[in-house]
Amino acid sequence: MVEADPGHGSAPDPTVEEIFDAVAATAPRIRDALPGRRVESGTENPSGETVMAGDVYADELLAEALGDVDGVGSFVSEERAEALDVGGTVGDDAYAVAIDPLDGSSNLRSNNAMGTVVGVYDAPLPAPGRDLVAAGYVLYGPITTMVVADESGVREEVVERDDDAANGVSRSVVIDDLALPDEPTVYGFGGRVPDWPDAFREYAREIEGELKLRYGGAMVGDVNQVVTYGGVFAYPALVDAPDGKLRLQFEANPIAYVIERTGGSSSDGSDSILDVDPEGLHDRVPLYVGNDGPIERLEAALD
Ligand code: AHM
Ligand code: MG
Repeated sequence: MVEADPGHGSAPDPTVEEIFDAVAATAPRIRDALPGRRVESGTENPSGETVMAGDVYADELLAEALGDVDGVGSFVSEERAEALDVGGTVGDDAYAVAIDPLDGSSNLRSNNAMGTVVGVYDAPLPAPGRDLVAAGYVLYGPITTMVVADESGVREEVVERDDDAANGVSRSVVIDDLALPDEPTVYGFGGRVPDWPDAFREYAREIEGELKLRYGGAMVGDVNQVVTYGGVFAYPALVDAPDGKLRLQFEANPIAYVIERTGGSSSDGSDSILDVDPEGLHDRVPLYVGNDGPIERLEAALD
């Protein structure tokens, strides 16, 4: 294990603190770089998706910043085929950090929300979400916020450029015990309705009659709606893509970890996302997260 083990009543894990310091420090720089990077880079990522110039920039900046953190042994990104060895032995004296550098980057063209997703694992990747010691995300909305979850709970911070600060940013905690509201209010489901399996379509019809639609096409933005108002987010299994779209290591596990720490549930359709055993770094998985009630009903509907 790396130095102090995070947990209830224990001191914050200094490596985890440094990791989120490094992520926060990149946030204004990523934001500032986006206006000139709303175009395709000309390459595809390991999932076969078009990579935008903004994805490449964010990936390189985060690799450099996280590679400099003592206690980070491996940098693994949605945009890279292989893990980058940055020193130390993962699972012994170092963590593996999995990143989706610019989640929702198809929103660059339409100028809508995007995010950066972070998972801190105490095991070489691929690993199940049970090996996460912390996870979180940056949301580039009208305000830059960062949500950080570890064993002790979940907090939301505002991240601002601060030229007087050593790392160039100030972090202000706005909510230090982020908890999912008891009552679900909003929902957002990805994929085309005709591509949804019948059981999910029937479930969605029920939810549509109860909750308000909030879908922006960036998981981080859509999940943050659920974290804020309560509800359910899904990128479901599709008829022709039974594993859905989102990647287990970089997207589903960190988001499931955050949602479970806020008091909600995650599911791959039958069990917690955190219990899914990965086979490869870029495995996809159907993702369903939110309040316990809608997730229990979802699992019953897909059973
Ligand atoms: P990305 O990481 O390449 O941006 O892809 C993931 C994004 C998620 O943020 C979002 O939930 C999903 O893709 C939206 O997909 P679609 O545009 O197919 O609805
Ligand atoms: Mg993504």
